Amino acid sequence: MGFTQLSASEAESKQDSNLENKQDSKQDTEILKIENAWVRSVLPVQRSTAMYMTLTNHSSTAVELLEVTLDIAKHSMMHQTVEQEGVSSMKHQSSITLAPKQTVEFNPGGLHVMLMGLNHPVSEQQVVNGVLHFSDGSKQKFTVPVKSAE
Ligand SMILES: [Cu+2]
Repeated sequence: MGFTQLSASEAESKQDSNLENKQDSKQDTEILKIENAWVRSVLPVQRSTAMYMTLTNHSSTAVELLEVTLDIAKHSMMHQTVEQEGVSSMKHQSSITLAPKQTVEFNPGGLHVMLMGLNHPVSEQQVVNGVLHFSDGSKQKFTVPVKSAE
């Protein structure tokens, strides 16, 4: 029964995507420019990893990023690594606002997207699907390669 339901909904979504092709390309409008994005590969026993990237707001209005979700992780959170008196810890960032023309870098030792509850091993050569979620309700899809940290 499960199989029948799956194929029915698959056929339906294919039809939908054909009908809404024009609308889809509108929805995928680039809100932020994403460069140098990568997810750190981890050993199969590890349950979390991080994603890094450079985001640029080329528009003339401020953009507030609320969340970055990836299909490999159950939970994700924007973190800032901070070092206080030699002890490094991670602070949760509930949102990041990019002023017009501003660039924000996510990199090891700084801002990163923490990915928790990995669904399966995250290894090199993989390409992962993700979505940026903005405060005005808009979304931007992207793909990101998995790389080793070296
Ligand atoms: Cu973190």
